[in-house]
Amino acid sequence: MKKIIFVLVISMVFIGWSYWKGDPDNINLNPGISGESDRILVKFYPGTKDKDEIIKSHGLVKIGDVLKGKWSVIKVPKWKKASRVLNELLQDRRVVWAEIDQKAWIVGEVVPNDTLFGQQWYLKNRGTITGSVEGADVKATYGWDYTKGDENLTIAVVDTGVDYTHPDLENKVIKGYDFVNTDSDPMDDHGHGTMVAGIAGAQSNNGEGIAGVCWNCKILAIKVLDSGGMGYYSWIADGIEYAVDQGAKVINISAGGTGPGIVLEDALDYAWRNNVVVVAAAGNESRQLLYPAAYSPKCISVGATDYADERAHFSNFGPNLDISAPGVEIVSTFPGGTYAVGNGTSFATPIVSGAAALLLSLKPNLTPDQVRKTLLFTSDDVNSTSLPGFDYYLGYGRLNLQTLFSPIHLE
Ligand SMILES: [Ca+2]
Ligand SMILES: [Ca+2]
Ligand SMILES: [Ca+2]
Repeated sequence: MKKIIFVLVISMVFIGWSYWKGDPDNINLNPGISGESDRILVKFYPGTKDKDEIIKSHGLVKIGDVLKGKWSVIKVPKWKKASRVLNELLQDRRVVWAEIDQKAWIVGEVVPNDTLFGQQWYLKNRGTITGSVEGADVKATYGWDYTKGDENLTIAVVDTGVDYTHPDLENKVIKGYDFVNTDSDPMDDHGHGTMVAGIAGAQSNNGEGIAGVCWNCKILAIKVLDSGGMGYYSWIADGIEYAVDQGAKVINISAGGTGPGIVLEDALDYAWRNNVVVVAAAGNESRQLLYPAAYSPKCISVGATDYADERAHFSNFGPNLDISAPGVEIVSTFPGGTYAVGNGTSFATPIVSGAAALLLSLKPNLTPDQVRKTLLFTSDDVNSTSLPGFDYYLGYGRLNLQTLFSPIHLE
């Protein structure tokens, strides 16, 4: 068994409560989703006369026109089923097409009231931090307008454990297993796993601390790295398998080693076969990808960007790098009820895990391959000037939670 090199936390600066200014914005523009509609649209062949009479002959009443009269709007009477009316109209040889007049909603921002949200530039960058560029972020507030996550969906944090007593995590964490000390208490004795957990799914919009990417998802705490941040591949492989068996839909691995390990590949295959998405950190040595990240596409490998949408100088690279997310000065939960700031692909990875969980909350039937491709193909090619398209340094680009949900026809 080989030792793995813990993904380096380049700097970890503790921050005090008084340091931050609260962000009292709390705007919820999401009116919810309903498929109900009492209107039908019908399109007749060009030159069709007496459209109103035809509509009447079906026992219906026209209430308006669309696209300069190419389409008619019909109100479905209360005593008729829309689907039945639709079928009747579609069978009429004068009708080109008929469909339900579906509802759309405003796509607004959802700004949480968590007191440190203003410092979470990675979710919404207002350009207020020196050197930062407004909009160099993952557009989280726009993504939350589509979904805040399914409370029955679990993200496994396979890491140093999680401080499940943290006030911004206590209601979110399911205690899994500790493969380091072989006990059922995955308490974090390092700090790294608690930060990773908070980024992916801290309790959000609760007037406390930070917002997690997936507001409602649960965190399954699995300890595979010791108090020094080291863990054997076997622990990690066991942690992955355990996460799958416990029903996690997304597994976050913010750790990696320099050598390939078939045991890790086996664990990734097990997750893949069971439709579980694995997201892994590229590493922080500014060289080739660590394992398991290098096993992409069996996992989603994640590099780091900074607050100007440029590659973080430490972020590993290569042909198997999939996507990038912010990984510099990332504020998150820390053991002892505190908060800390960290740098590294370790902290970029749970942003992508949270995004995968949001996507699966909305579209639970997507396969790991579909989740991976949707994340990759909807990302922003932020270095398109110098490296258009996929490249070894940012992968497909920087995660974008606004465009992530746009391929609505994927099921
Ligand atoms: Ca333990
Ligand atoms: Ca919070
Ligand atoms: Ca590019």
